[in-house]
Order: sequence, then C-alpha cells, then structure tokens
Amino acid sequence: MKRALITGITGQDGRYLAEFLSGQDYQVFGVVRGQNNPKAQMIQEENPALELVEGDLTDLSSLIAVIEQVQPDEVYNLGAISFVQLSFRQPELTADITGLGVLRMLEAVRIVGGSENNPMRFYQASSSEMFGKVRETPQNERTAFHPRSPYGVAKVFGHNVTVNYREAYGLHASSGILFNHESPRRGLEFVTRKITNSLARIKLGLQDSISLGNLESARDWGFAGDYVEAMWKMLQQDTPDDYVVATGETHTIRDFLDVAFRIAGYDDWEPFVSHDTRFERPTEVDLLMGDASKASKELGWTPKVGFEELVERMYEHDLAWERTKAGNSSA
Ligand code: NDP
Ligand code: GDR
Repeated sequence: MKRALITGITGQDGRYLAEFLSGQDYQVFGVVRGQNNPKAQMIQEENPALELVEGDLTDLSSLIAVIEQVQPDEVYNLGAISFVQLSFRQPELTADITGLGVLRMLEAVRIVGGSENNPMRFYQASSSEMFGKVRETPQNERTAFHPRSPYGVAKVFGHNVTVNYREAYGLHASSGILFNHESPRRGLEFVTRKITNSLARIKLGLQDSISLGNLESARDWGFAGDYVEAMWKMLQQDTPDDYVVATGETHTIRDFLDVAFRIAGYDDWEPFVSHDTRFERPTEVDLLMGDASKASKELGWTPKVGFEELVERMYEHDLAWERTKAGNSSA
C-alpha cells in the first residue's frame, strides 16, 4: 500500500485529494496544525481511514518528525495562507507559511529522503496568481511571472525553490500551476462561494444582498475534484516537471453572477448586489486563462465539470445546507 502525506488536509483541496487517494488504495496521512484544530474532527468523520499527524509549516523540526514518522512515498504540499486579500494585510505571515513553508517541506524531504530505490516524490501547489499582470493570454508553463500580491510573490518563491531542489538535489519534485478551482467545499471568503452561499440565503429570505468588490476581473474556474487528479498524475510520471492545470475558459465575476442568479430563478442580480471598496485589492489580477495542453498531452488530464455545472452544484449545495441550518435553528 502506498503512503501519501498531505499538508493543507483541512482545506478544500486536501479533502478532495485525501478522498481520491483513499479510493486509489493509498494510506493517507494529513498534517494538522494547532493544539485543538476545530476542523480535525470534521475531516476525520468525513474520511475515517485518514490518519492525522501534527505539524506546522512554520516549524521545520515538526515537519522532519512527521516525515520520519510517516515515511511517505508521496508528499503533497497544499498548506498555505491561500486568501489573496489576507496576504495584503498579513504579508509577513504569508511569506512565512506560503513561501518559506515550501522550503521547509523540501528540506524535510531532502533530509529524510526515502530509500535510494524509492525516493519520496513531492508535489507543490503553485498558482496562476504567479502570472499576475499577465504577459500573454492564455498563460502556459513558459509564461513569465509578474505577481500582484504578497501571496503571488510567496508562491513564486515556492515554485522557484521547488525547481531548484529538483535541479540541485535530483528530488522528484513537481509543481502544478493550478488556476482557480472551486466546489461546495470552497471557503466562504472566496468570491464564488460567497456568491452561491449569499444567494442561497437570499432565496430563503435569510439575507437581503451581497457586498462585493471588483466585478470586472476574469478567472479560469474549474472544479476542485477534477484538479486533485492532475496533482496525483504528476507524481506518477517518471520525470518530475511543471504543469498548468486549467479549463481554458475565462469568465468575469459578472458572468458568475449572471449564471448563479439565473439558476436560482432571478432575471436580474443588480438589485441584490452592492459595491464595497473593502473587498477591493491594492493591486488586482485582471485576467487569467490557462493553456493546459501540456497536462492534457503528457498526463492525459482534462477537466470534466464545466462552468455552469460548477455554479449549479455550489448553489444547490448551499441551498440545501442553509435550509438545514435554518430548520435546525427554528426546531
Ligand atoms: P484552503 O485555504 O482551503 O486550505 C489551506 C490549508 O492550509 C488549510 O488546511 C490550512 O489549515 C493549511 N495551513 C494554513 N497555515 C498552515 C500552517 N502554518 N501549517 C500547516 N498548514 C497550514 O486552500 P485550497 O485547498 O483552496 O488550496 C490548496 C493549495 O493550493 C494552497 O496552497 C493554495 O494556495 C493552492 N492553490 C489553490 C487554488 C484554488 O483555486 N483553490 C489555485 C492554485 C493554488 P488550517 O485548517 O489549520 O487553517
Ligand atoms: P483569487 O480568488 O484571488 O483569484 O485566488 P478570490 O475568489 O478571492 O477572488 C477572485 C476575484 O474576485 C474578486 N472579488 C472578490 N473576491 C473576494 N474574495 N470577495 C469579494 O467580495 C470580491 N469581490 C470581487 C477579487 O478581487 C478577484 O479578482 C484564488 C485562491 O484560491 C488562491 O489561493 C489561488 O492561488 C488562486 O485562486 C488561483
């Protein structure tokens, strides 16, 4: 039985990846931080086969101890401060966790290593935010980086240090440059889930409106469940490499609102949406659209869930969830 270690196990991608790998007959270990992480119980109930181990991306000795204990075949580094807006308010923490955290994981893997015949394989969760003020459209593995936030800058560091460890120490270290991917498990702070959740609450009469920032930015949105399969496929290759993972389609926040409100049975979203500058960023990423042809050709990966289906799944999930919560509180 292969052994996989995942940082960021309590996050959206960690939860889908753990399920996927358990289905592939892996023994899955998830790194949980904090002395009493409130999400630990939830993910343990969701995936009883999952084994939780303690560690923190800011603490190298804890990461070495975890890797020594677990002796994984594959390490997936998904842990990060992942909210771009927070990275402007807490840039140093973001650099430490999202940037230096990658270096610490690579050091732990390099030091502990695995057997000569079966060295540990490493996946780094790189991001389309590295392209930032894009130099070309669509963006591919050769497109130059121009990050627009402390988060994007930290991800460029993590990406480059992953490439360096591959070249300097021969680590089987791959980097997935993933474009935005969403799901009913997306955090409520991200714009897609904020919209579907608020819309469900509007539909149920629990909320009047949604406050949003910039509606003009465009993103290449896919389904998280599809994207974790690409991560795994990268680590099954003989040679480590970098891959863009994206749908190749781009939509503005306005497009997302159009589709979501139509699905919920409204003709017009404008009466329900107000503008709030608090949700704007000092520097914005205006347009992202990925070219995943390398992943398609070399990994045999293509996305399965389209944009409208994604929005519908998220909205329907939130409608059921909010209805249950409202029912429970009135009971
Ligand atoms: P989430 O924000 O949902 O999850 C982030 C995870 O990181 C949580 O499990 C969190 O744990 C963990 N974490 C935070 N700080 C630490 C720390 N100091 N030590 C250990 N773990 C920590 O992110 P996603 O699942 O959406 O994304 C996974 C990864 O992929 C991230 O690195 C993200 O930057 C990257 N990415 C995501 C994309 C997307 O569209 N979703 C696109 C491209 C890249 P806790 O519960 O303890 O806070
Ligand atoms: P992003 O995701 O920054 O692309 O990073 P997010 O959903 O936060 O923002 C997308 C776009 O929507 C605009 N926006 C708002 N965003 C939020 N969160 N809240 C609002 O009210 C709002 N109004 C408008 C933003 O300005 C932005 O243009 C995500 C994260 O998962 C990263 O970790 C990951 O690396 C990238 O995707 C790829």
